[in-house]
Amino acid sequence: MRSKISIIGAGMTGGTIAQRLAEKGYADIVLVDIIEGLPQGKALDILQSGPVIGSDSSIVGTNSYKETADSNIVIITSGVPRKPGMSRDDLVYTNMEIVKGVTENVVKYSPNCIIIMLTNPLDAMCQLALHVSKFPRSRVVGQSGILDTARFRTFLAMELNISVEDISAFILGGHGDTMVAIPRLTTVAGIPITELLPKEKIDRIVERTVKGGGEIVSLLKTGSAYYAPSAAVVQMVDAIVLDKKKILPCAAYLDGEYGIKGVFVGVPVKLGKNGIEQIIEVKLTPEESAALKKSAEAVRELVNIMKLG
Ligand code: 2OP
Repeated sequence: MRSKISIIGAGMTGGTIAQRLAEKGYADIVLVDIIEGLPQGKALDILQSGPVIGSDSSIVGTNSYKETADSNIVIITSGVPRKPGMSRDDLVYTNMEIVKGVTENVVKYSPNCIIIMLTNPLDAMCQLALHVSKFPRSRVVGQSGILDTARFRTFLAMELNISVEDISAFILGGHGDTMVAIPRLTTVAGIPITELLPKEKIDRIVERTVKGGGEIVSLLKTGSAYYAPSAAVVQMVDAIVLDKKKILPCAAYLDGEYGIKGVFVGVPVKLGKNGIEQIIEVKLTPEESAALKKSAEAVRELVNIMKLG
């Protein structure tokens, strides 16, 4: 039996996730949006690609949550993207209202689902979804680390003129300016990049990675990235649907791990059919640990703004 996956928000990100998942063929998909006609039109268009790509996935577009009932996974993309010059944090007031209402509906119809959050500011929105859903922390996970590490891997591969596949990158922390790249644990076919590139070059690549989302926002002028974010989500969905128990960098609620308590930040986790099955704790240097804690405090400040009580 195919899994059931609902995607809330049929904008560029939601639509592209729907397309990528339909191409996988292992799930039936429900695409929800408040704009009448938008999810219906995109769903029908994707459905009609089925005979060509060989996918029997059903895909339904709707303005109601009823059709999402009993989803195994719900992916939340709803909310506004930033405009050039804005930080992700600037979106908190607008998107918290949207994500709150969305989560209530998700829980009402799919009380046993796993929520994958994409809306920014990512870590704060994860915390809001956890609070509203009252789900165990294993069933609320944020997409951010895969995207950030993918950007890092892309830039490193460009610099070294090697395959992106050979690079295993390591980025921790919140999905924002305080994210923490760990070059010491970033490797090319097992070789730390610190042995392959001078520090100044690595620093420049880290800087571009940290500002990677903003670079795309500035280029697009309206909207933010969606190709790489949707690819990242699909890797998470693969891990859950196929119970791969894959180690991926994701936003997870920490309860003392890494010396951080009560807040979402990006860390390596084991993703499988139960959602987050383990938080992987990596031994960090005192400097790396301090940078991660600083990033967690930046997320906490934003969470405090939401007054979740
Ligand atoms: C990004 O970094 C949209 O947050 C997303 O591009």
